[in-house]
Amino acid sequence: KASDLDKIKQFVKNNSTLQNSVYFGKEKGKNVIMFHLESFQQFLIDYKVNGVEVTPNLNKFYHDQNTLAFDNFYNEVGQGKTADAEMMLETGLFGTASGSAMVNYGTSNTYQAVPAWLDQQGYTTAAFHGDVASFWNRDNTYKSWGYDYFFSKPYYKDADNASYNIGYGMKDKIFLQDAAKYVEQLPQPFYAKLITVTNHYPYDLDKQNISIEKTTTGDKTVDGYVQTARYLDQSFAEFLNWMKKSGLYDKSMIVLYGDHYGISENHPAAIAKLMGKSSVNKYDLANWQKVPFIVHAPGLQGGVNHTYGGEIDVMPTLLHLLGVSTANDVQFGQDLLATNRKQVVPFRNGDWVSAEYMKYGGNYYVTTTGTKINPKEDPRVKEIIEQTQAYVNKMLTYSDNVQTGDLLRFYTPEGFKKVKKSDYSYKKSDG
Ligand code: GP9
Ligand code: MN
Repeated sequence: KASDLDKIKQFVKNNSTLQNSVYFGKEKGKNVIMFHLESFQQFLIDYKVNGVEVTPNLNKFYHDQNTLAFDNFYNEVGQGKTADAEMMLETGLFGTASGSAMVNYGTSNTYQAVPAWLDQQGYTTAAFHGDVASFWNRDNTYKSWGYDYFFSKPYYKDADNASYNIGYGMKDKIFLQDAAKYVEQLPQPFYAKLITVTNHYPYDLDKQNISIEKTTTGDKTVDGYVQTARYLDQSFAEFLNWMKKSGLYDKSMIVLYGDHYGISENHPAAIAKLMGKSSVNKYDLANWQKVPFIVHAPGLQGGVNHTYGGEIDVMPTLLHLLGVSTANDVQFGQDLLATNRKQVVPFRNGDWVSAEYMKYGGNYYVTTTGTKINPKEDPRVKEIIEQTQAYVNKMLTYSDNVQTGDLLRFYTPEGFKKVKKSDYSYKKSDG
């Protein structure tokens, strides 16, 4: 019912942060290019195999003076994996406790998503993906989010060439070359999301695209990861060069994010080898959930920011950079650039990381040191941990209430024009 929203709105309001005057509105009117780095983990940044950087181009971009990067940024996905990442980034709502919210609710629910907000700022919005439109129910969900365009596989001239495909769709380099032809035609300012796929388990790559040795953990499902990550790095570099040549680089805010882990926790021995350790514990595995979140724009005050946050926090961060207030939104993130944020990162299963402590796999640790703690031994610690857990549980439950009850149909924030799904069609017409 509509009244179910009242306490949720109050919770969201209590969570709202102060604007950071250095960054709020700093990128107003810029094009936004969201670059989805499939299965890309933070540890890959500056990582070397036998003395060789795996991702030299991303590393350079990461350290650029106009790049703002977050090195305590976690993926917060559940079973929806990619779909959950997209859901959080575009709507500020978590994926659901089980299944994929994009699949189960994306068609019918009402959302107030980033594309719709930006549409009202005069943006053209488009998503790009080199596979079938129906994967993760993107074709329906994107209508609910208000995407003007969705360029899926049939739109790309090279899509039918078998040798141009591998794994989950078109090879990233080819996909991005073809996508660029559409990106350059979008009326500006635009918001474009490019979903890469090649760096996805099982990390298959054709010989000609292999340019770095495999790792030697001995775990066959793990050792190819750096090869497809390297390919993704090169794909990004090619696209970046094109952006520079086309002039878009100077007029755009480029955002990169890793959607979730590439190497699952079911490979602790291999993870230990990659980290140069004899073994890994739950603390290491929590850190393993870090993914990159990187924002670049000409003139942006860059640096590596150590705030604790995650995918749920992206929507307010980006909208605020673009000068769009989220004060009236029902969303669960906190601007990563706000100085009074809570720095609590909920995982989908109820575990969490905060700037002070973390709970992971039933264990508690001091976040910065990895010291294992028993909350029962210290009443002060126990209280903080209980409060944090209550906050995390509430946030996940409220988000689930919004998703499963389609509660946003009862609420239209001030200044928001409702999305009419029937306004959109992504079918490729002939000719
Ligand atoms: C498929 C791609 C992969 O389109 O996004 O999804 P994932 O398996 O990573 O959730
Ligand atoms: Mn994914």
